[in-house]
Amino acid sequence: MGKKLGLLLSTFLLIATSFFLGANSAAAATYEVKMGADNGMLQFEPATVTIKPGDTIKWVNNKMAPHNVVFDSGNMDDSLAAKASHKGLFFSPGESYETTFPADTAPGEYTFYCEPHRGAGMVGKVIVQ
Ligand SMILES: [Cu+2]
Repeated sequence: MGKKLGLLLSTFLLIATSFFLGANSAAAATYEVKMGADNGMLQFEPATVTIKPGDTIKWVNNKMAPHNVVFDSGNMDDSLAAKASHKGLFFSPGESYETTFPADTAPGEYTFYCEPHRGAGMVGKVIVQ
């Protein structure tokens, strides 16, 4: 009897957990930004990403490495800018990192750039709604 109850309980927990995870991933989205355009241009692709607080951006090294991602702390909370930036250079295609913008991120436009290619116009913008 106790065993059956345990099984029932663990089944319920499994269902509850998968429901929670499903609901969670539906609410927060992940957006991918390529470092280096497919056509070989020194650009982020897309260069502008519109997100909501809680969403994640995944930067993926693509072409014309090395690249990195640096957020200006100008109009951005310093700790968020530091957390969102990846100053280390990516060399190999496919290398990536993710930044989740916390639920309390202030709406606004946050600019970022690639240090080696900023002068070439490798800049981007995250619009938090
Ligand atoms: Cu670059």
